[in-house]
Parts: sequence; structure tokens; C-alpha cells
Amino acid sequence: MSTSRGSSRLSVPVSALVGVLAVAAALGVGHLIAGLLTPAASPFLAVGNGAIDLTPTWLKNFAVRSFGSNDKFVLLIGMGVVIALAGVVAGLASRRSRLPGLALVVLLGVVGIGAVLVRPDAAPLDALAAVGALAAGAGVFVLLHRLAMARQAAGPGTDSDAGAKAGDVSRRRLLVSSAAVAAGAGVAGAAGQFLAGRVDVEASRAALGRIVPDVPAPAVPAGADFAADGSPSFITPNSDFYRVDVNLTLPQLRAQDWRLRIHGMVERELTIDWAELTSRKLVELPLTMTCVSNEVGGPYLSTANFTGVMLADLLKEAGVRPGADQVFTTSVDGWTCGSPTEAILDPRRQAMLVIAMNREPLPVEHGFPVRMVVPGLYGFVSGTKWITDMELTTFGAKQAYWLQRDWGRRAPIKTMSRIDYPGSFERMPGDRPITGVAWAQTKGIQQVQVRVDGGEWRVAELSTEVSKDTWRMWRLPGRLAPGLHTAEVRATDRTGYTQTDQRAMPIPDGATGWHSVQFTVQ
Ligand SMILES: Nc1nc2c(c(=O)[nH]1)N[C@H]1C(S)=C(S)[C@@H](COP(=O)(O)O)O[C@H]1N2
Ligand SMILES: [Mo]
Repeated sequence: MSTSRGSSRLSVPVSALVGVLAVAAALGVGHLIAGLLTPAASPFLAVGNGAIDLTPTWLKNFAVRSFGSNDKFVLLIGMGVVIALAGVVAGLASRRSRLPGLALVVLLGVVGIGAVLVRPDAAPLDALAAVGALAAGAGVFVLLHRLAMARQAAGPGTDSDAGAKAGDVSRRRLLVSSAAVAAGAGVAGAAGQFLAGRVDVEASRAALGRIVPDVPAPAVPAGADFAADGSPSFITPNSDFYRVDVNLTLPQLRAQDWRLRIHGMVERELTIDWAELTSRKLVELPLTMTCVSNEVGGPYLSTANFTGVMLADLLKEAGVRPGADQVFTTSVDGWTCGSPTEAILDPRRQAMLVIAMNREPLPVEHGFPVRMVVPGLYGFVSGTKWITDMELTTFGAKQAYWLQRDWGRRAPIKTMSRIDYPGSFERMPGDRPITGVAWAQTKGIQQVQVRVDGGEWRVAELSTEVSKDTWRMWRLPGRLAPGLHTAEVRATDRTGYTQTDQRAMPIPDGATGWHSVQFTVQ
């Protein structure tokens, strides 16, 4: 550092600090203004959402595979690091003159404004947060850069007492201002985060109380699971239900503000609101939902009693025109989904507009106030959460979000099975059963077979069947010798199809292959 003393060049750490603090101020102020106006218009989150949309599919798949439901958290951390590095670069570019760094800070601000405005549900006013962020970032950069230069000029390289004193003063000024900016950015960001959570969607949810269906699902029979042996419980508690979506922030849509427009290739366009939807016959059905990105043995599989309105009835009222082979649905934040009309109108399938899970209003992360579910289809072609628009169209005319990203168009859920106990490399007593789940929505599970160490396939005991649209647990009692073992499982559905051992990747339309687990018997 001594080489730069008294020179007109800022030291590396000081210039880097100026840059980092400028971007921190920008992010904090942007997050605060967004918290006051529209939380999702936070430039930080908008850039994150933009990054999700631009991420190549292979990387997205890698992220979901490696980080699971933490993928969004990892993304935010990663973004924080990248943005901080951009700040460092801006600072270093301005060791002599403030212009290059300032230009970079402004450029970052413009990227933020762009990211906010390309959101599908963006309103012009939403740019305010990003514009504020740009102003704060540029202002802080100019201020701190000037103070740093002043300190540099008056640096302790001068011999005179006066010079040393001036150096002390300017040094203190820079320190105090930097600390103030750092603290201010932190407080602003935290305040924005707090304000973002204040939207009254939880109050709207709580006001609904328990949702009692007109046609309840039958009680879950005894013997519907082998939870005591390590299978999942038949009904997944709402808090444990798997979650998959592309949202960094959850849409905040109150029941009283919800509307669904059904339009396109229909005889009569319909718009229904919450009161109208809930005045209809509310039917409760148990259903196992599955994500196409689930790996063999993966966790994206859960079951709930869903309460809602039969979608086929609504579409009959609207009158679907011939040729409309796609039901194209959009959520309030612009995510889109294409489902085959044929599946939605199929009376055996019971596609629903859902308002409750296990008698509770939909949790916000599962689509409050209204989502769609279609038995037998993977979530990405059927499970639109926060649904607000339904257009009858053709597959030729419109491509939904994941179809644009190389995932399949037709995506019926594949017959699959999983070993839940023992877990991979778990140690187990030799007299405990091996247990797990199998699923083949719309078809039903006929049989599950298990083999240990490549031996004979043995037929497992099955749990009481609740419906063809829900998972079925299996259990294989036995006694295994101490040591290392491998178990494999395969299911046969009621059409007679047995799972293939051929491994396929989840993309484009669901993984295949037998799940196998290595474990040790004590
Ligand atoms: N609005 C919206 N709906 C969505 C998604 C999404 O990203 N956005 N993801 C879909 C996918 S891929 C799946 S598997 C299901 C998951 O529903 P869950 O999170 O309630 O389990 O929601 C579907 N609905
Ligand atoms: Mo999914």
C-alpha cells in the first residue's frame, strides 16, 4: 500500500470497498422501496428471477438435483457474490478517476431496471425501486470516491504536522461514511424484507378457516401406509408437501382479489371470482402429485386430500370449441402451463380447481388462493399455482414455460417405485422389513417386487388401496444376514406394465429405472 501513498491512485482495498458499498447501497435502497410498493419489484429479486429464466436447462436441472429445495437460496447467495464482485470491479476501475467505475455502477442499475420491467406482471411504477437503487448506488459511489480521493491526496505521506492532521481527518471521514453506508444498506434491506412480508395474504387465508367440502373424501383406511416401518404416511402433512416452482418470492394474491378468466376457443367467455367459485359444489379427492424432475428414488412426490371444483363442469359451461387441444393456463406472476384438453375433460380424471389441501386453505407456496391439479399428469403440465388465466387454444399456437425449455409436451406420470427404508448406506437390524412406495396415477398399482443382492424377485405386501390416483406403500418382511446388501424394487401397474430397468433422465418426460439401495445389516 505504501507505494500508493500520496499518489493520486486509490489503493486496491479502498477502491474495492468503495465499489462494494455502492452496490450494497443500491441493493438496500431498491429492496426497501420495493418492500413499500411491490415486493417482487425488488431489483435484487428481479435480477434473480431473470437469472432463473435465462439459466440453461441443464444448469437448472443440475441446481435442482444438487440443492433440491435450497436451489433458490443458493441462487440468491451466488447472486450476492456476483454482484459484490461487480462492485469490486467497479471500484478497481476507478482507482484514478471515478468515471469508469461510476459508468459500471450505472450499467448495473440499468440491468436492474431492465430485470424489473421484463417481469410478466410488471407495472411501470415498479421501475421506481430500481431507479432508486441506481440513484443510491451512483450517489454513494461518487461520495465515497471523493472522500477516498481526498484521503489519498492528504495521505500520511506528507511530512508536515498540518498535513498529517488533514490526513487523519479525511481518513476518519472516509471510515465513518463507509460504516454509515454499510449500516444504512443493511437496515434498508432488512426493512424492505420486513415490509414485503406485511401483505395481508396470510390474513386472507386465515379468515377462510377450515374448508369443509360438500362431497368429502372417504376416511383414509387403516393399513393405507406402513409408516411405522418407515414408509411415508399416506397423507403428507401440508408443511412436508414437496414444493417445486420457479419463484424466488411467492405471489401474494388475496382470495377476495382473485379472478379466473376462461377464454379463447370457447362459446362463452367466463370470469369467476372467489365467491362464485366457492359457491359451487366442493369435492374432496385424495391425490398423489409428482414432479417430472424427480430422479429415480427422489423426493418430489406427496399426497393430500384436495378440495376443489370440477374443471370439466366449468369448461362445459364455457363450451370448448372443437380443435382446442390445449388448455393454456397462466399464474398471476406469468408462469405458463399447457395441458391436454382431452385429459381435463376426461370424466375419469377429475381435474380440479383446488382451494384447499387437507381441509386447510392452500398454503401460499402451494398456490393460494386457487391452483389446478390433474390426476395422472406431472405438475409442470397440470399443476398451475396462483392460477388467474385459462385459455383454450392449440398446442400449435402456444408453448408453455417448460416446453420452451425442452421439457415434454405430453407428460403422463410414469409407473414408478421407491425404497424408503432402509436409506442409502443406512445400518439396519436384520429382522426389519424393507419398505417404500409405488405409484401409477390413473392406473393403480397391481404388484411390487423386490430383490436383494440380485436374487429372486419377491412379491411385497401392499398397503390398502385408497385410489388409483394415489401412491401405495409396500413392505417386504424377511431376515437378512449381517453385512452389506443391495435391494432393488420394481412396480407393476393395473394395465400389466412392469417398470423398465432402462435408466432415463427426468428430462424431457420423467425418469425411468429401478431404484436400488445399498445398506448394511448389523
Ligand atoms: N405458478 C406456478 N405453478 C407451478 C409451478 C411454477 O413454477 N409456477 N411449478 C409446477 C411444477 S413443475 C410442479 S411439480 C407443481 C408442484 O406443486 P407443489 O409445489 O404444490 O408441490 O407445481 C406446478 N405449478
Ligand atoms: Mo414439476
